[in-house]
Amino acid sequence: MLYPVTTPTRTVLDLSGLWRFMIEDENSPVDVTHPLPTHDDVAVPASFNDQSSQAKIRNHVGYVWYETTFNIADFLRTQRLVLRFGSATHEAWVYLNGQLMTHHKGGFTPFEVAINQALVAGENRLTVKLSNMLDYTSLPVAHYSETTDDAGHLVRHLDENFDFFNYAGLQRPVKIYTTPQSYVEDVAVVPTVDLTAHQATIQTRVTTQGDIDKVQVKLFDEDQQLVAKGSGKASQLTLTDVHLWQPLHAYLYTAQVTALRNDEVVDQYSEPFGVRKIEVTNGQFLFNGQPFYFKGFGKHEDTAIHGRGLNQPANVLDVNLMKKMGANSFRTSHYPYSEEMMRLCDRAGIVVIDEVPVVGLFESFGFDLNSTKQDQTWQVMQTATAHQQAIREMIGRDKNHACVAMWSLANEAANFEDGAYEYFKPLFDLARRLDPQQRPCTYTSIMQTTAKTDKCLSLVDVIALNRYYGWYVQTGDLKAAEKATRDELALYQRLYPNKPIMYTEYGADTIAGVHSNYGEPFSEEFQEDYYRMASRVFDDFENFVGEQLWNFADFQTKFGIQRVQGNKKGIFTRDREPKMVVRYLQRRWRAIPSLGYKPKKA
Ligand code: GCB
Repeated sequence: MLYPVTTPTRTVLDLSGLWRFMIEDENSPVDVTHPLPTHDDVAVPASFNDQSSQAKIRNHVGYVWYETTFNIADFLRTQRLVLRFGSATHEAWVYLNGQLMTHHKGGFTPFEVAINQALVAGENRLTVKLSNMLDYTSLPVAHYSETTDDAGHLVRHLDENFDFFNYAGLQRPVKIYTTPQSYVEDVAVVPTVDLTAHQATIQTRVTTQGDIDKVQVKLFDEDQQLVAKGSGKASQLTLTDVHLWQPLHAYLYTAQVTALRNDEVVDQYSEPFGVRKIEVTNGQFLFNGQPFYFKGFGKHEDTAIHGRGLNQPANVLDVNLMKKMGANSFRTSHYPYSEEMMRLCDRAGIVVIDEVPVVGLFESFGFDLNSTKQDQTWQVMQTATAHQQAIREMIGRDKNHACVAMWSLANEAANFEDGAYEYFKPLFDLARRLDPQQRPCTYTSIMQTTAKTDKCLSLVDVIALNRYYGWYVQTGDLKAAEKATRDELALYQRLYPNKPIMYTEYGADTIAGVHSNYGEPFSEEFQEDYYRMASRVFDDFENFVGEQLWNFADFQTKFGIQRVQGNKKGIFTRDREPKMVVRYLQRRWRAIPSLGYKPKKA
């Protein structure tokens, strides 16, 4: 799905701003043919939760309503007008002037609907009903139950089977964009690089709708100079003296696609793309032919007041902090991030592992790693349909991003239980079929899944481990943790000599400002000792291709006795002040080159 941009044939209207808002009282049904009976305001885009002064609203489980009004200039009404949500979390019903226009489930990917038929003259009323409910059929996964109160009214309960606050609402921009009645529907760009010839072929596949008899493709470099042109819905163009998109050294070309009828321009769309080669081979992750070492983070879209809402200044600051530290990458744990963040990473040269919102696919997920409860995850969870849709929508949206180097198809699923392989095999096949750039695929594995018990490792290109030795196990004992870390990596490397291995999570809760002469857990000293220990081990393993720690910043979670106003494993606080360990990591990462750190194996 294309990101909405203004071109000579298109324009974009942004519906960001103040909308009306209310939580639904399920005993008084909402009549969508009338304006919502509320005078409360909410800012869009943002989560609704932390904008409220009332716990009842912040913690509401069920339906919420948003409403705004807009006008469309007369001169635009001859155009195809498309209403587009960057996301709506987690399920949305969209009404225009009281008429149901579309429904979408899945809270982290865009959807859109053409609205010309439902527009009225003058002011138009856009109403959105949202559900923030999750269960065993949705992604993420939550335990859902219902009771009744003293008056016999339904009370909904949601227990997140994951470690982040269930922020919801219209968290990303809502826009109306125009296209001509015949238009460019989608563009896929696939670069194939010949590294020795400094040359690349750029395949573009264009789909159109309506009366289009010709498609032209022009490629421009960063100086807006035309560097190649051709025609056809499937074209193959050659770039000579090609500028590669390298980690932390981005270079973006633009593919300008023009749809014509009788040689007249009908529609035009411009898509940025990078030229780079990604391969996983012989236990290495190669970027443009050289071994790449991931240095970076698991993150969240999480900031004060905005919640999970798009916060562009925070995104820019986060990327700047990463670059300052010498980090080169992050994972979109645990859902696809905003399109704005992906475009920023394209420009900044930040390498992204793009993850679907598949989290909680482990029936008794919790912090007790010694639990011996026998789960039936793959019988209980009914998420396969949602999972396919999530993969389709993530790859459909992000397929052209230069920054995306790998897909993560799940976080910490119960891959050691019977049924895991049968569940995941078709999903990996689907992702590989859908991605025109054929990127590597992985999932991140929870500690309970070991080298010997993981049933799905044959599916992954890279082994991605979330590990908490020294924190959830061997708590505070870094000597024992070091041994456990070392033993486990040695085993993986022995059993899977041809697969690169990386850490996609490791960390320790650390309260900013807490210090300890004895390096006790929760102190800033412990956090630094913990990361020093892990780094020592990583450097000893040839197939170890990256360290993405948990987490970039402290973040909000559901309440629990292990969480004090959220998860404190950030190396930055929630408002992006550094903890002590940042200096150590900065020194380490600046000394580690992105390319060629682990030498090519013979
Ligand atoms: C994990 C999860 C992540 C949690 C983290 C923790 O394994 O993937 O969502 O926040 O551990 O801090 O416990």
